[in-house]
Amino acid sequence: MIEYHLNGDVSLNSPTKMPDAGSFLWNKHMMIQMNCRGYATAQFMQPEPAKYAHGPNIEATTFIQPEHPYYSHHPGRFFYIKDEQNQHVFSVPYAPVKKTPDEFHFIAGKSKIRWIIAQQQLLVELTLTLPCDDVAELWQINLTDMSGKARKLSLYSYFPVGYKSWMNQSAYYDDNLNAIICESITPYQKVEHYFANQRHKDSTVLISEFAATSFETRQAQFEGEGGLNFPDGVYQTQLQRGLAKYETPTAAMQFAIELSANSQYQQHFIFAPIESAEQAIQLKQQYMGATQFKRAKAQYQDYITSGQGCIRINSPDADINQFVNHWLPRQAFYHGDVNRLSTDPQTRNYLQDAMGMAYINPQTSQQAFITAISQQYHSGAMPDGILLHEKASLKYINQIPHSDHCVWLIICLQAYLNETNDYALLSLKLPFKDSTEQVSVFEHITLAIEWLLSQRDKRGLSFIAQGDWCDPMNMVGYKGKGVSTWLSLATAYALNIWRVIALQQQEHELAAQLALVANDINHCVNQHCWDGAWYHRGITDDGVGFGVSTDTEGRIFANPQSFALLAGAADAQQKCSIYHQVKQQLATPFGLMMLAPSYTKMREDIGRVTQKYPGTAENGSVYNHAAIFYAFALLEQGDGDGAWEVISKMLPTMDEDDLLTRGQLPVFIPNYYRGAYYQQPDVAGKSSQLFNTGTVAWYYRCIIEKVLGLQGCPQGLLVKPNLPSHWQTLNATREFRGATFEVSYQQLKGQATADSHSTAAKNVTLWLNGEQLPKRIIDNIQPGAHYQLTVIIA
Ligand code: CEZ
Repeated sequence: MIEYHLNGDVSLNSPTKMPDAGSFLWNKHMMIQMNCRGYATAQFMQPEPAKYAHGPNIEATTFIQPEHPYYSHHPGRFFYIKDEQNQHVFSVPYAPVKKTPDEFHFIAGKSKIRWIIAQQQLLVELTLTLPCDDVAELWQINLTDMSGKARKLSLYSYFPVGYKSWMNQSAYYDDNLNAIICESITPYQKVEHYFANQRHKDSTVLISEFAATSFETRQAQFEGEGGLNFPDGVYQTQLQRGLAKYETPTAAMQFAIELSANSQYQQHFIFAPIESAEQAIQLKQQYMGATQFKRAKAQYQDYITSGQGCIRINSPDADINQFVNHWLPRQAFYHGDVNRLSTDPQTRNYLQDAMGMAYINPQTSQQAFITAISQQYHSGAMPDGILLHEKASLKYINQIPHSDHCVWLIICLQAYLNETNDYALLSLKLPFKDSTEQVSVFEHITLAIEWLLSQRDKRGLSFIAQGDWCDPMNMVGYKGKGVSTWLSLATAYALNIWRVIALQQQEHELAAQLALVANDINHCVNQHCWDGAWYHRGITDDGVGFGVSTDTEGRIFANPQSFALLAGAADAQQKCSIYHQVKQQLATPFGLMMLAPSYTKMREDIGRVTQKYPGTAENGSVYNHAAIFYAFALLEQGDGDGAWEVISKMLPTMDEDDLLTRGQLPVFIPNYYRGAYYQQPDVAGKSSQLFNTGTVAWYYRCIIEKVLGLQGCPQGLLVKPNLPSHWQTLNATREFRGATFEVSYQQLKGQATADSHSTAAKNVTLWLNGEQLPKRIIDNIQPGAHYQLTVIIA
């Protein structure tokens, strides 16, 4: 059903088996998610995310949601093809006509999305790519006759633009441009919005390479009584040349084609939002035609390649090689380079995305830390949301007070410093959001720590406010008393991280204090938050511990367990108990659930997380972001097999059942797969199809630093692998601080058994350029040098 190509492309050979499966492309100004059937969700920045093709009804403006539903009038990019000799009609890629093709390949490439479809003795090849610097979709369609006879065809573009505006919308065909231009005015009521909307790209244009034989710009007339499966427009001899005058517009153009036997027809289209017709002319000049399309495609490929990251692996796991070498860095690059296309990314997301970018483009990563730190309050608090544009405002979740942002600053900065050794950054002086006073990054962090420590109750546990990492856990502490076990542990973890960095900076006194306080927090957590066999999740405003054995729903949460391991709070016995309980209660064939059992009714002392549909998102799905924390924590414990168990389930495998259940191609990690495994086994495993997730930065970090164990440190490269035991030999190429390491691993016997959660130091011997090394650190690394590193694990 799916196939990997050598260049990393992944193809799917059915439009029906995994109907929501798709892929996405982006540039700095836009993003488009295309599913295999032709439905599309696209947005661009002006500066806030906006759409240029809408649904048929007024749409709410919201952030990208999981399990996005598709329906027949959903925005999409389609072509109808009619054989004029027998009046047979089909559409590509698949919808709206949905006739079973003879052959179907949806091919997700890193810099293009393609379909190859055989139907009615025609071979249709559709390609979508993006320009690097403009908001526009570049389409190419090739039709090749396979009947061996001359053909008379009609090709119809059908790019619906939907309900653009209740104030003003219309559409016409422009003869000079060969384009349908759908105009509108963004609806508003406040006078200030009139001025704010001035430079909006309110029109949507579909430009064709060749003049259309005819056109229709009215959606209703195009469809007629036949509907989208049998549109009247397509079954008439010619489209009606109708002008939309406030009716819902559409971009349907007809092209009469005469194909001689076995010959090929090619045409290009540009679909884009524009401010004025002049912009359409410019787009046409720049991108229309085969040569221009090819050039833009090559430039876009270069852009995507610039994000290829710092590691290539050749392991015994072909699927993992594909993902780690091609798709994982791509997804991390998307997060780190365009910030999920938002102007006010959540602070923790922004910082974790910057962490992932440390392995791809350290300069961008550094700049993100600088931007974030410059928006810290003088009190030490980090804001909810980092503003990336002077016109940006805090929206949605960023209007809700969350208590955890400071810990991410420290956790993510550590990864950046590991990778780059850019300790000079710590001396850089930066201002605050609410003060022009400039202090060093190191002092900014000290303030962040002081702030975190000030936000604790008498017991020494961290207040949760209206949420911590878990956004919708909004009612545990809204009265000002509730605390978060997870945040208390994450604080101890962050303090331990900063203790090491403080030592490095010769701040011995601070380091000693941090050690004391971290210990103290761990002690408090053990005293108040250990439920007997695992850590609970927090204590509500009313003093009720939750995530405890007596809870019938939300009995255990993954995050406190992961961070107890990371913070060093759990002793050997507690660790054993955690491993056992997590496995018993949270593990599923599709990955690790974030909590279990899922809530089925509102708990007013916990919040809206309990109102989410059981098994979705934070209410007990396999929330990959939470799962990767657990994997990271296991890797820190030296448990390569345990971690691999979690990590390897984040991707759909080649197994057909697994693919069908997940319904997603292995070209990105979704934010979740449905959980509630024991409550709702029939839908468990289904992908959210949402590719915005903090998981990928951590996944990349896990692979580089922990699984392969090629982690940067002040002296150089620390080699400390935690390979899964079934990887007996493996090669990797690691770019590190300007040098290249060709690493070959040999694992002589399987490491400790999967259940042992071994912390025993493995016996690792290193050979660099043929010479055995006395220690696990490679120092004196020369930029530009090539090293051969052999790692023997006994
Ligand atoms: O968003 C993510 C956040 O971007 O949820 C994570 C959080 O750590 C990330 O920063 C866990 O809560 O508000 C909601 O209910 C949404 O469900 C968001 O919490 C969630 C969505 O997955 C993003 O689309």
